[in-house]
Amino acid sequence: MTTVAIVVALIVVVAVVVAALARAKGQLSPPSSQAARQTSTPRSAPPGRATPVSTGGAPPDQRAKSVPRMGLAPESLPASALVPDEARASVSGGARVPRKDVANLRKGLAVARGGFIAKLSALFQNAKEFDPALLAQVEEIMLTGDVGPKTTGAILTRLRESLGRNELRSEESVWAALREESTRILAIGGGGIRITAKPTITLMVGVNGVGKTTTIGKLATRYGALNKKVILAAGDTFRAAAVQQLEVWGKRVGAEVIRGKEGADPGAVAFDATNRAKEGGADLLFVDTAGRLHTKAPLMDEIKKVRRTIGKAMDGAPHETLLVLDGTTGQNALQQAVMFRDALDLTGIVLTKLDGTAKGGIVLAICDELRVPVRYVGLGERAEDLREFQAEEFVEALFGRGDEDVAAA
Ligand SMILES: Nc1nc2c(ncn2[C@@H]2O[C@H](COP(=O)(O)OP(=O)(O)O)[C@@H](O)[C@H]2O)c(=O)[nH]1
Ligand SMILES: [Mg+2]
Repeated sequence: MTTVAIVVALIVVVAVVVAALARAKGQLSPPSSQAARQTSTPRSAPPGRATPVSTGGAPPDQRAKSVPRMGLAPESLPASALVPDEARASVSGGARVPRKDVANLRKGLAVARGGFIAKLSALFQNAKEFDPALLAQVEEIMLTGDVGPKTTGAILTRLRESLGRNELRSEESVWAALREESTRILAIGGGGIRITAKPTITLMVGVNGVGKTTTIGKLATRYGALNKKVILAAGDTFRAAAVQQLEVWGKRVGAEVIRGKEGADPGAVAFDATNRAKEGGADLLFVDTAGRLHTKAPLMDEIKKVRRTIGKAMDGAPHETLLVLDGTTGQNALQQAVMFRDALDLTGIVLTKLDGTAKGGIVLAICDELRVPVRYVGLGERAEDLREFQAEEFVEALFGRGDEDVAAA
């Protein structure tokens, strides 16, 4: 009897202890995962450096799912790509930016992040104090990063105001102020070609070698994949090689290429192509043109004439006139843009070769000084290396801090 009582008592005690332990574990788990998230996102993680792979506390099954969907080997994934979709949207300046897009764009901007942004990062990390002397150094780095004197001056004025209000007390607050200012400057438009007519005609202009023909090829690929009927006009009649280059893209994409004889009047080619696009029921026509020096008046007159000729063949055309600028040419690109803007009604800018510059600040200077929106950025030579420009996403990718943004979301 006594033995039975002892056994029953023991069973009761064990049951109570097990239940208490289970309860305690349940209560403890949320704070511990929160702690894991905090430790994986140190306050000072620099944007220009490799950040430790953090899962933001995501359960293993969610992590595993995100890998095959990206179609990449796990080791080649950026840290932020290992975070579940719902955590990838971060709030920045009010708009939600999909994390996957930011991660891809960030890869394309790796050189700029390793250059001008990494310099800012090192400066903030080593700063003892956030004071006017530090802001003077920020100013210097921004100037070397192609942000340009006028735009740098405007950004620095805001930063000094914030410093005066004692709002720049940490590295995080300086980044936040820089991001806010940059977003404000870049948010003057953007986004891809607006298909407002059939055919929607885009005239591509710019100096030699900036990437006009390549950008047309990339755009034709993109719209072809969307089942749009695309026609290309080989308006660069100066060089046979230029026509061939466009024909290679045309063949690859399955787009008809309208060409004239070598040395033909580019206006005549554009006129014929516009009529062909109208008759053939094309959705989009891209008109390639010869590279021209913005300083040569006859060449600028010629491109104005091409534009007028397209308008004669179709009312309201061209619907888009995009100036292509090489992002690696810095302030020179800005000068080209001023001249082209004054000669033509530009609807936007395509900023190419941003994959090859350690600067990248030129995009801020263009939007601030020209007030012409950047519509696309080129991040490589392949068809898929063209991105529609969105201010929020760009700022996140350039200045963003990867894991920290995710943790804050
Ligand atoms: N890295 C990189 N190269 C580019 C980009 N866009 C164009 N290119 C290259 O720049 C060179 C000149 O391009 P092209 O389209 O012929 O220039 P165009 O004279 O303005 O028509 C080519 O070798 C292109 O592959 C880009 O976004 N990134
Ligand atoms: Mg060309």
